[in-house]
Amino acid sequence: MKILFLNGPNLNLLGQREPEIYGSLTLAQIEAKVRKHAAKLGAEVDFRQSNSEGELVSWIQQARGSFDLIVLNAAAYTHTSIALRDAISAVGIPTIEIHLSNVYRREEFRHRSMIAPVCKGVISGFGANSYLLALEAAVNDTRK
Ligand code: CA2
Repeated sequence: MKILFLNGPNLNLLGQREPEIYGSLTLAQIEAKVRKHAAKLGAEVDFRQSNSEGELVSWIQQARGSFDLIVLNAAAYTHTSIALRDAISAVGIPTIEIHLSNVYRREEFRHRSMIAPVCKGVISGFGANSYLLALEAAVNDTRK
């Protein structure tokens, strides 16, 4: 099984600021955890980050035929991006929305997700473990 992990804007700053909200791990350290766990589960992983909405859209489009599932932390684009939502709908690849923080404990504007209605499910609030939980969900869901 091939899983594409996509990370949106500012997640390249993880580990440097706001550790009380996002934890102290860098994105590279989260990626290492994901890769280790994926190896145990027999899953193949690609892990990317972009600050550009267009690049994320292009990666989702290009995933068709190459990946079985997308795990997407769209960061702030979660709350704004009709383009990401349309891309997820268009490619038809099951997508899991994830967040490090529990967005429902935070500002009102983070309570709305543009992409959740076209996603298989949402995992929010478990820090770096949100990534590992999504991996578990991805593998278990497709084994059914
Ligand atoms: O909790 C999450 O994973 C979020 O997707 C993170 C986004 C935020 O806009 C979403 O509402 C929830 C923000 C990512 C910014 O990452 C930073 C990392 C370190 C320092 C500052 C920002």
